[in-house]
Amino acid sequence: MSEPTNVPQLKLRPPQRFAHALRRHGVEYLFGQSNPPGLTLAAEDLGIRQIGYRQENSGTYMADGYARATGKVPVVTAQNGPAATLLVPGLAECLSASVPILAIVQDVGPDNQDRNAFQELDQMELFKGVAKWIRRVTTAERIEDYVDMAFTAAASGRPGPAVLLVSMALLNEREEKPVPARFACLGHYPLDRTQADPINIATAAALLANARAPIVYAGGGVIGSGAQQELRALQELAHLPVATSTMGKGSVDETHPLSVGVIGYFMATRGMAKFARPLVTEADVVLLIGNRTNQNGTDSWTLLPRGATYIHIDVDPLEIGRNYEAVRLQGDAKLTLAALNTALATHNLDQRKAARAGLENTLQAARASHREEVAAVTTSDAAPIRPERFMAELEKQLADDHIIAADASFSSIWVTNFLAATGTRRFLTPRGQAGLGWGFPMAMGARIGQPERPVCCVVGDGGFGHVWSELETARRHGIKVVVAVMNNAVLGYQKHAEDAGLGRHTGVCDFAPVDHAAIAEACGVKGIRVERAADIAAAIASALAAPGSVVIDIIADPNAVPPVTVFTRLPHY
Ligand SMILES: Cc1ncc(C[n+]2csc(CCOP(=O)(O)OP(=O)(O)O)c2C)c(N)n1
Ligand SMILES: [Mg+2]
Repeated sequence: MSEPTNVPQLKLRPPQRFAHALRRHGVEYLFGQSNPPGLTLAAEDLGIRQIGYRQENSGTYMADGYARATGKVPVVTAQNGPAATLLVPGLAECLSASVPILAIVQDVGPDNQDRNAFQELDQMELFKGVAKWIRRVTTAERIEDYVDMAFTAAASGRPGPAVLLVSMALLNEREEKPVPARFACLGHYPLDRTQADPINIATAAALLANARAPIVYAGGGVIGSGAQQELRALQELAHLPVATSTMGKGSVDETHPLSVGVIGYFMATRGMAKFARPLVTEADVVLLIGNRTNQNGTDSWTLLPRGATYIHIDVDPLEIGRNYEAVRLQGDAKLTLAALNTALATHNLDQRKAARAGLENTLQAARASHREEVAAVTTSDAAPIRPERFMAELEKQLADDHIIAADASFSSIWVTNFLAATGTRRFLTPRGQAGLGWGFPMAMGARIGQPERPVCCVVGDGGFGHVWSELETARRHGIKVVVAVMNNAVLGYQKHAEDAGLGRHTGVCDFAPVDHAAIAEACGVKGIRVERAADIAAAIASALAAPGSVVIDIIADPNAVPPVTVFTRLPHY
């Protein structure tokens, strides 16, 4: 409960009332573009700051990054009609990636509904496939009810998007009405932690204690739940090797002797966990935590062993058993892992303890083999530049508390495989839907939420093309982010996947040259063009030290592909 901000019997007009409710839930920012103006002005009057996106897509991606970096429920606002349609991709990502977000969208009021009002659209239908909860608020007396419901919907259970449609007529009402006192603060997640059934926890503990070759596969749900400490305690206590998905990267420290790294569809030559593969494929007990067992995370459901016994912790009961029958631990990861640790501590763990040295040796050897395998690309002086060389230089200069965002496509894979999750580093990747354009705005949102932490992002030139315009937003609001653009002048993933699958590609995969440093400079943001590997380190150092955002335009090898299984078919792999 927060301090009451609604003074009993305060009399307010609807926009003010709305703004008071938002402040009560801890809202600090609206990611918006002025609409609905009455509501936005009322929010600004209460000290809620507006971050003015150039385009609605980006506004949702910024909000997404803010949510992931802070554990708070972000609010994005938009006009009805075309503006509302542009919220759809960002909400889709949040739905799949289990990120809470509240979209407050202006709506044609009941008086003008269904008569071709300006920018009228069936917004209830529009958001159906991308939101957990969609409602319309049309009367002043129900504003607190609906705002509270919206935050509850976004932040509880499996977090996700809530959409609140606000009638224009309501926001235009002049009458001041008494506002009931409310105290609930629901703008953070996870709301309502629940713990799995103790009987199933006991079963899981016995399975893990007695397993021949157990492994943990942690997903983004570990981070969403804030269960990193409990997972790290489990790793130590039961001497368990822990692998993560892309979204789960950082749930354990990758320099820990029992950490396997990130697994999935990129374990081909040069993949970070390639040499640790047998620990996954030969496991007899697999503990999945907050893991959707999706296509990329399982290499099209071929990576995880079919004969193993599965234990699955997830807040969403439908994820348990979706692809692998499992002992069901339905509940919040943090509480459930804590209970599992308590249960495991009552078991004789000698067998696990005895296995530890062997596991550590295996993983140490796997890491050494990986380092040897990638040395040619991580130290390459070639021009155009190998992305792995850039990543190796970036790794040397990252702080222990860096937040690193990546765009979809190759960027997510470069970041996942060539940067280490250590210290309190956070990795933000749009793996819900893997849409292009998220990297830079997600990084901006993360920085807004964590202004003391350094934030950088790695993006492809195709993806960055979706969101260049937000460079002006970053400058205007003083949001400092280092943007590394892998300027390979191709829609890399698209082109190489077509070549690998079909032996040829369509005519739009190659771009004309683009000067991203010049684009940055035109927006008042520092731009650095890097054509030679020898210049990478200085460019990164100067970008990190600069007071504002910086774009590093890396002229990158168009034939360099990351370690995705399917790319090994390419002649130039
Ligand atoms: C919004 C969206 N549109 C299209 C795609 C399909 N797609 C996946 S990867 C890719 C190419 C991306 O190129 P770029 O951003 O330059 O990254 P690169 O792979 O070259 O590093 C495309 C078009 C997508 N994932 N998301
Ligand atoms: Mg590209």
